[in-house]
Amino acid sequence: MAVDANLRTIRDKVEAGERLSFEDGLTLEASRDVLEIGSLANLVRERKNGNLAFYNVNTHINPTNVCVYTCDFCAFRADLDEPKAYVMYRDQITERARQASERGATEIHIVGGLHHKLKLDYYMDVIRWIKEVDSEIHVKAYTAVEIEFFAKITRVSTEEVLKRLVDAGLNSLPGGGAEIFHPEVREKVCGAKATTEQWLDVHRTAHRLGLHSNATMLYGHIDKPVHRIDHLVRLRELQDETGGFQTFIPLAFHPDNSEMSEIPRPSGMMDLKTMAISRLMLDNFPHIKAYWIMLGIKTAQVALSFGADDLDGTVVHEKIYHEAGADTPQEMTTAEIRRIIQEAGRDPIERDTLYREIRRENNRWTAGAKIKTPALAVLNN
Ligand code: V47
Repeated sequence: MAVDANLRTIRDKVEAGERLSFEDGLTLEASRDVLEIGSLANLVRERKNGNLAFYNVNTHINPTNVCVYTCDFCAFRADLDEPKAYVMYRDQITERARQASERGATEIHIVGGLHHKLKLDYYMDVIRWIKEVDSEIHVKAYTAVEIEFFAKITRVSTEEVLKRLVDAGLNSLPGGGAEIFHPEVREKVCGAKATTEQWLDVHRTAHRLGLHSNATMLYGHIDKPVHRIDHLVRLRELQDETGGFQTFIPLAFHPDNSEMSEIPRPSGMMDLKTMAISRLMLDNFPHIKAYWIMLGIKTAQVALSFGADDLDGTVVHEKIYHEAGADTPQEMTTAEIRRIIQEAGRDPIERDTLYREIRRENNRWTAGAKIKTPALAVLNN
């Protein structure tokens, strides 16, 4: 198959390190030449992160599945009176934190439902209970949607919520809740929760307070190319303003048990193309993550040559995707993650949440300096 001629000017721009426009994004979306798009994304990936592929040792805690919102894509949520509804209290959270700490986890990722009967104090306690077990563990907690909800139920600003959570031990924000920013899609699939402007503003505020955060995009449901490019460009604009995002994670829609269960899962080709286009459009994001839990291990491995430089972590307790039909295991060992990375021809490197290299000795871990990638080396010279 000949290289798509429409991609020639885009290749020239990528080789020259020039920013791609909205129109370029649409051209990439319209092209069927996934291999050429992947090769362009790989060029950017290697320019930014060389041959390194990052992973971390982490675990997930979903403190509650009770949620006042009814997003069409979500198979995880429950009403208060449903048999599957749950809330985790001190003993369970402490036990999870203890297990994670014993396994040498450097990060706990927290995301949950929006429970109308719990107060901000509970969400602060969750972080405190973890920090009581292990004060070193990085708590990456609560999406912008949750932060906005906490502000609403507490009748304080999102800045005040973030400050209180930081006092309790919060270290950074995960990227969830972004879904698709474009109103044509957002209003249909999750119209009730934080708006696009509110999501972006929580991250803007977090960055101003010195917190780093991630960003996601939920694709492969009713979204069209124009919605995805719009989403990426909005994130790129905020990153130009604050520089606080670390990693972008494209999330493939899993339809099972959701209100959109008739929509088929995105194909492997769409997963790779979306990964690559994300890498190309988000020229100011240091990292792109192939979240193996949702992509599947095989696609995540191939994605390391389509723009991704990070696989996320060992994960251990994942509920959101598995309730929506993910058939990946709940956990990978670090030996497995390293093997997958090496077989992809990359050099595995364990990082903490802030991309510092982790060294392990006698069952103890220490975080070294921020990992030097080619992009950082250029900046430092
Ligand atoms: O916000 C929910 C998505 C997100 C489904 O920051 C679904 O490092 C697909 O944000 N099919 C939560 N996706 C997970 C998340 C995340 C994951 C990994 C790493 C990071 C990070 C963040 O999961 C939600 C929503 O966008 N989601 N239901 C579903 N059926």
